[in-house]
Amino acid sequence: MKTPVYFNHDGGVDDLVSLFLLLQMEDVEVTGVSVIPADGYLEPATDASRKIIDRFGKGQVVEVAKSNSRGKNPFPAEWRMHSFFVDALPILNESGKMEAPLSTLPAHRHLIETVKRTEGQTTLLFTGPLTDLARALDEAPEIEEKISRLFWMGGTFQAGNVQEPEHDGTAEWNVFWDPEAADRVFRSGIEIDLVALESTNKVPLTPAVRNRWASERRFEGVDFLGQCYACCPPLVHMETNSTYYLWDVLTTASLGKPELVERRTVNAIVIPDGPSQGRTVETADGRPLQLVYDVDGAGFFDYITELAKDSA
Ligand code: AGV
Ligand code: CA
Repeated sequence: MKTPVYFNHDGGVDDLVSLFLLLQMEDVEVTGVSVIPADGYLEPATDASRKIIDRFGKGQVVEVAKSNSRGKNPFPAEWRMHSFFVDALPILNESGKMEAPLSTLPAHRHLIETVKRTEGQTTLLFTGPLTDLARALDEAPEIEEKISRLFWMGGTFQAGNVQEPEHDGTAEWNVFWDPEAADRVFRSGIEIDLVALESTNKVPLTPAVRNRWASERRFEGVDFLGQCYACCPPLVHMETNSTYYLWDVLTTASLGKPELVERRTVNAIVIPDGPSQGRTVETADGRPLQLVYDVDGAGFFDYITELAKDSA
């Protein structure tokens, strides 16, 4: 039997690549997709999602819902523009059509309805802020027992990646966008598999990774990976604020192939407000979560490239 997976993402390059890869996983049934306008813009991120399902979904019918959630701390517009780039890729626009159904429900309601309708428990995959999940839990707390676990890219227990005037830099962006939502989900009983910022240290976007995809671009799906990541600067000399890691893709791969990662239990809380808002802190009285602390980097890149090869 396939594992039912509901995916909520925020339209970044690695979010959209995650959708592409999730659709290729043989043991996964994607029950629904929703898009929150955090690290992307809502319209292009939604359209790109529908086009990816059409082009690479192998006939699966997957409904897409738009979120009406808005964050407390907006992402830099420069990063959000990536969603327009992916949506405009010729490979996604060749047919001139969009057929994957668009839900009339907002994302959090779509999540509630989809989880309720799905037989047994659903696995959640979130690669942006947790706002839609927090709202779903507030409106329909009964869905909690129908969720088997949450795979989430968010947080850090080392250095943060937020560089904003009124912040101390200790938070990761997906938490910072809506710290209260992360706090809400941390207070639920849902089991969490976490990919934090430092979990991705072994999977930066490098020129070598790009060259590999370029050399195998005869596979349409591998070409798609290369095209998507063409708009992100690779890690060459030193890390900067725009260096790209495969944050969300690692989260998605850790769902598809758990043996790629090592996990340990960490107890943690979220700081909901103030200058450290969005910071995740390890503390004995925090809630337990399974933190990815090591990754088979080569195995990871092999896995996603093989998935992409099989996409046509
Ligand atoms: O903090 C990582 C999250 C991931 O979900 N996002 C990007 C991934 O989708 C925010 C982010 C951090 N640094 C970035 C980001 C960068 N240089 N460009 C775009 N987004
Ligand atoms: Ca993301």
